[in-house]
Amino acid sequence: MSSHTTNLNVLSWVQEQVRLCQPDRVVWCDGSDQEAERLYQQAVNEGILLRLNPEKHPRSYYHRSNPNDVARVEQMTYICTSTEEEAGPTNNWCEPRSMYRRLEGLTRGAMKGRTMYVVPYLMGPPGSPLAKVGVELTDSLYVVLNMRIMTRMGDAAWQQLGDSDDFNRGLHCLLDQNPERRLICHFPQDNAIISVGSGYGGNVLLGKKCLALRIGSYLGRREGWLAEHMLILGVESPTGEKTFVAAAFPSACGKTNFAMLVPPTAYKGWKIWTVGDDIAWMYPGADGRLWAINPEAGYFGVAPGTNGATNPNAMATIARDTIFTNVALKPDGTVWWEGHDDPPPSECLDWQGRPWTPASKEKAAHPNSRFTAPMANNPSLAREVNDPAGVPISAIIFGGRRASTLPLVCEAFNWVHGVYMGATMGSETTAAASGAVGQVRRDPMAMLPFCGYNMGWYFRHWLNLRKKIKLPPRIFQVNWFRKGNDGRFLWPGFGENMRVLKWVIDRANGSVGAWETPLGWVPRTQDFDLDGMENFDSSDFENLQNINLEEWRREVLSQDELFMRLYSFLPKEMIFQRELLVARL
Ligand code: GTP
Ligand code: SPV
Ligand code: MN
Repeated sequence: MSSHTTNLNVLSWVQEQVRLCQPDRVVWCDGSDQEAERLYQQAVNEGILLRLNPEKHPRSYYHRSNPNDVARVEQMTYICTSTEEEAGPTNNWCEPRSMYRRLEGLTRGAMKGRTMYVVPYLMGPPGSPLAKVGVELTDSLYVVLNMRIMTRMGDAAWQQLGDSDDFNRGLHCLLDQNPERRLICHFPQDNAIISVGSGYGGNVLLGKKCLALRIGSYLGRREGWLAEHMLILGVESPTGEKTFVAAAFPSACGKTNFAMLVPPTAYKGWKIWTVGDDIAWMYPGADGRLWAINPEAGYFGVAPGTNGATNPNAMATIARDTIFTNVALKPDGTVWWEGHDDPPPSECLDWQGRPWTPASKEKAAHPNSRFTAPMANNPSLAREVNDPAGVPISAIIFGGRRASTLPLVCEAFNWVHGVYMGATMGSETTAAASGAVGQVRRDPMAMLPFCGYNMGWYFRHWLNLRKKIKLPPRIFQVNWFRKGNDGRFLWPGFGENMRVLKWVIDRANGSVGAWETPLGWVPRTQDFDLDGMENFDSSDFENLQNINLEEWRREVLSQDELFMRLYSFLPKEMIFQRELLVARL
């Protein structure tokens, strides 16, 4: 099959990898509809995908991953830089040469009897100075079809690349999906990724977490920009003014939902536009503002909890052209998950293909089950999403999943304090990564699993960037997940988060008051719009904003744990901010 490129750097690298992996066939993908149709059919024939009910889910498919392979594996994820210091204390590190050797042993002959797909892809709008080209070689049709949704795949990539050598070299081999032989390795100095032994999401869709965040953050430090685990949204007021906001929440903590928010009925004329739901690349613009693009072209979203009330835009987005992974399958060829609009089916197959009924003890869908859907399907897709320059960011929000201690919303006093807020963020672990769920861990800027270099240097990079931004975005902290003594969420969340967003953009535009607390600026009750809320009044709001000094003393101590790990790399500004916070408390 024709390669669609004459780029000799690409051709010779692919040839080399073919010699190593020894596939029976090499297929160069072009990302076209005809190709997709052929590959979907082939995936169905091979049992990799199941075609869903074409009337209820047009052009949509169902996939079950290996039950041992349902989330990112952080303990098997490596940053391979020549010195351990570059990777820093929060990453697994390995010296590149020895890791290359180990991977060569695993990948030699790994595609015998199989097909190698060559997937060219572009991260970012065509023509954007920030856009990056990658080529992923994979023996997984599931990966090819997901990459086609998640990235701009095909000619757009070759065009952006021209005859340059500046592309990410990605190799993915399924192997036997044995967790013991699973490795996700990054070689930032070579702009290369090798992922073996997994077939799931962030481990294998190499444009996403591997390139757009780990390699991206490394390049961003070198080149003067930021690669962040952030959604980007635009708030349009009834008079048509647009304010853009970026927000970092850890995995499975609400980015997709926030990015697609539908304002409550009381917000007549207000509209939220989605620019991105997971990743932002941000750079200081010539006009002194911070600008952001979404490098992706689709959503790899958490299925459980998604329904017409929590996220109607997501429901519309996944009504067609979608791949569902590890959800439950109903007898009529439709899908279901916990928190779906439809009631639990009287019978279905669970995410492992086992018969399931409402009496079953286990969940029908895996808690980290996902949909892969093109952003073009999103009714709230921002027009600016294809703009090569991106959008100007007026506010940055850091959020975590915290049952206690953290108020609903709070604004940093200034940039350095905001960086400290982001750096000390804590959140309960979720099913998006393998391991225990529900334990509070420090997850600086929601980047703990995704920062491709030394976390202390990353804080320094954030502080340094301030000098290049004349009009810096204001920085905020939010927590949708505070609970009462009865274990229930104190805040209704979802569309009601508009109320928080409104205060945030009013602050960014300088049109609303605030109240100084030890943590930062918070809305006075009269500044926070509760109009039209049912069963929620100003005393509930004050409860949600309550700062408990005892809890905050514990919080500062638990922040110290991360600071101790990073100590010799930590910017002194972070220590000063800690001292100031302690003094205020
Ligand atoms: P990743 O794709 O893993 O990066 O996750 P994400 O940050 O995009 O999270 P997502 O929006 O998919 O939400 C994860 C889970 O949190 C889903 O089950 C949502 O229903 C739930 N969730 C999202 N927003 C809210 C909220 O405001 N309140 C509550 N209580 N739950 C929420
Ligand atoms: C996350 O875990 O933050 C995700 C899903 O967005 S994955 O692509 O698997 O990383
Ligand atoms: Mn994510």
